[in-house]
Amino acid sequence: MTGILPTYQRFVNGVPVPSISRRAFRLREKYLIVSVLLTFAIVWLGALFYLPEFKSSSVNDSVYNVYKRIQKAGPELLMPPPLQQNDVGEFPVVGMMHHGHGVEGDDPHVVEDRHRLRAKIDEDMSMKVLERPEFEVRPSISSSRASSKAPNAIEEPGKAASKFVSPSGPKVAGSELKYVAVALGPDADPEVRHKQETVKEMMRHAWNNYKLYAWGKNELKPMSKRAHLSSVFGPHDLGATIVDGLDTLYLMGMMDEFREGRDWVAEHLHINEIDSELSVFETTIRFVGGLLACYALTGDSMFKDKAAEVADALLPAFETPTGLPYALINPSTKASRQYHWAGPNSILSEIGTLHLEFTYLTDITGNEVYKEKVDRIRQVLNDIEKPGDLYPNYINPRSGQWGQRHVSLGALGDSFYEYLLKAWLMSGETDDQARIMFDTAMQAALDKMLRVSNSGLSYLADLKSGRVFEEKMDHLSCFSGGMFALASTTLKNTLSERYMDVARKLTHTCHESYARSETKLGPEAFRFTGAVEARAQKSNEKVYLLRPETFESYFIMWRLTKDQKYRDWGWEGVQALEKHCRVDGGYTGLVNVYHQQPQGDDVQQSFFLAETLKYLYLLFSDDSFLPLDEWVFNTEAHPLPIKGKNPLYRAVPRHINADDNDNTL
Ligand code: DMJ
Repeated sequence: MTGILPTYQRFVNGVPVPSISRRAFRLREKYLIVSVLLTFAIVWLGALFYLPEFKSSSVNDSVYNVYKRIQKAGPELLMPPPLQQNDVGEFPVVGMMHHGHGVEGDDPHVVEDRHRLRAKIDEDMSMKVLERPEFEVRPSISSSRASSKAPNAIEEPGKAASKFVSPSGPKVAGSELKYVAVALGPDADPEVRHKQETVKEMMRHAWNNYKLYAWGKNELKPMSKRAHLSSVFGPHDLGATIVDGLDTLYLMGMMDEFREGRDWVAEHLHINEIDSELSVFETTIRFVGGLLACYALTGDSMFKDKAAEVADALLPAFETPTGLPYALINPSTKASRQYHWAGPNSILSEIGTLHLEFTYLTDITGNEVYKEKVDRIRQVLNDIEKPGDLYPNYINPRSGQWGQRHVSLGALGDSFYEYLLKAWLMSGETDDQARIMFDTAMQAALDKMLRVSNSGLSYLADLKSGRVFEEKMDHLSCFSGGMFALASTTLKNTLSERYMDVARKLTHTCHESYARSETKLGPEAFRFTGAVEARAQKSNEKVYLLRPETFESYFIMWRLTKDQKYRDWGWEGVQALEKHCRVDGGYTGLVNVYHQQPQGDDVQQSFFLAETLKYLYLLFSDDSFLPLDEWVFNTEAHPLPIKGKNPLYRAVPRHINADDNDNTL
């Protein structure tokens, strides 16, 4: 019987263990069941009260949250990689995209839908998932500013924050330092935070669409959703938007995008393979400047090496009797020449806007050649006789003589003056020659070029042979408000007060040129003739090319005066950009700012990402974020560190190889 009846006899390794009585076993079972049920109840109640997804009690919300997480993991989870474009920026014939037994690509609408879906996902990512910049809090390097706590920097709870961080502990090699401050501290006004996040979302929209439709090409045509092949850098795969936009991504904390751009530069930017003419000036301010800013911010030596590679490709253009460079260079053939429209002349703003980048490159590589080139330019311009203390826009690099006697703080002249001031600042205020040249020229400019309209608007007019040429100011000249304010606050001299007064007035006039248009965006040039003030007259003056200069001045003026109106004006600009320039495929310039429904020019300029969005973002940032006494902005808004004041300068002692790059102020 016992063999047939069920038994509770248990065995462990074949050895019988004493049985538990039936009665005792049931009691234990009961305890077990009760405790399991209790555990379930506690977990359920906890979930109900503490988890936000459950609290909202909507199944849809929970599903949405899961979807959001998948998005964050990357759209590649949902979508195949984007189509590759051919040489002329078009997508391949879709019928070639076979997937298993179906021919998914036969219908162009399927491809179009995929693009739309992808764009939607990207858009959702930008709206719903706000990223914070990477930050690490480790022992900081010793620097008077670095060691003092940045009031609004993000920090790990209970630890001190520093803007300059080394991942490797107290013994710090310069190449390992990186900039980690964030733009707004935890106590920031929510409205300001919202405005800054709006600008960041604009950057994401511009970048995602460039990535989707023109990746590796220079610029995007946001309306036709393809590469812009006739940009200033032509049809070649130089990735101008990537290089120009990278430091903005870094500063906005868009690290995934920054890394993909960085990797593109490392793998695909090969300037010596380019067999067409590039502008020495544009390549310097956008490529060399952009790469140097990334090097300063991150300490990643790839950026320094690429900057040197690009600058090296430009050097043959400096082989002229005076050392003043030609305008164009073919990196592959090394042939160099001038623009046809400029005759034998080089352009003042072009030859005078290399100084920051080339000097810094010498300091961080130890290679003297770059500094020698720009010192020579400086010497020629310092020594030459200047009509009325001003510098005409054209100069012949063979004879060293001026061309036409046309003087401007707008097109063809502008950033030469800007770089005199900034060379002095970036040198740690030791380049006295630059500051003297700046003050002398500005005194003359204010005496001869500053005009006041009938209604009291101040503006800077161009001169021809010493006389006012036209009662007109370029949008390009609108950077000058910021420049005069910076000059006023960095050196107290007899001109300081006048500089600040002029800075306020010019920035006001530039704002008027925006306020007086139907779109609230400013024209390329505006006139002051009779009843017409601060408005364009000719059709080619009525365009808005997504330019940054007015916003640049708002940013500098805000930092230096703390007058709320500059932030308000910047926000007006953001809203106008969103209303008129934003399209599905990015941001477009406008053909006529005076139309209620303006037509787009279908170009997303690389400087929109490098400058316009960066300055707007900085306008809504704390003063401790890229402080003006530690950084100067090159003319393309790429931040470069100030020597002696910013530990990220990373100069190498001249006798030491750049690879052993210890941090040296
Ligand atoms: C930029 O490339 C630079 O700001 C340059 O100095 C002038 N033109 C554009 C922006 O308008």
